[in-house]
Amino acid sequence: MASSLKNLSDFSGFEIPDGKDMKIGIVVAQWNQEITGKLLEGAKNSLLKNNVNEKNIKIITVPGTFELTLGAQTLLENNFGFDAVIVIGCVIQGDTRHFDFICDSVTQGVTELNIKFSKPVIFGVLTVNNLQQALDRAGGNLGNKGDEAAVTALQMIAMQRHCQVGL
Ligand code: DLZ
Repeated sequence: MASSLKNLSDFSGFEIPDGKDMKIGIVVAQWNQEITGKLLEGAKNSLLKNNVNEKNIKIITVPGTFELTLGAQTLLENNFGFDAVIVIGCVIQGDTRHFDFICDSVTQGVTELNIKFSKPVIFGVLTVNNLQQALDRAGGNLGNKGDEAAVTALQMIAMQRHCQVGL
């Protein structure tokens, strides 16, 4: 389903796992900060709302979406005990091919980190054609991609824990 048909903050119809003993890192890009700030706010509020302890949420910043992969890797490789890492960014299509290179790089990088660390690294990155599309998905009429990323993190941690105790 295209995101234009879905509200990113609507989780009706499924259960959201309790986050009370979960530890989550968030890496947020400074580029398009008016959008990434709102995504971060959405993600953090959703984690708190689902009982993640504030002291178990660690936030670091990087310059742009291109740097999100290394930011996430840095959190994961230092054995801080994160159950998941959320990366937050916003890439807006411009006149050059920069958009494609950044989107390809972060998508590939995040996918590889999921496999390398066997930990959920959640893709909270908006890849949009214009500022209005970003605003719509950063707390606007299509919800907040940060909420969706936070709930996805809780679901993936719960999935891994469920498998660890046996199916
Ligand atoms: C350079 C650049 C451009 C043109 N656009 C964006 C963008 O829309 N969103 C974003 O998060 N970052 C952008 N960047 C910055 C790159 O991600 C990166 O920080 C720089 O290329 C330096 O490596």
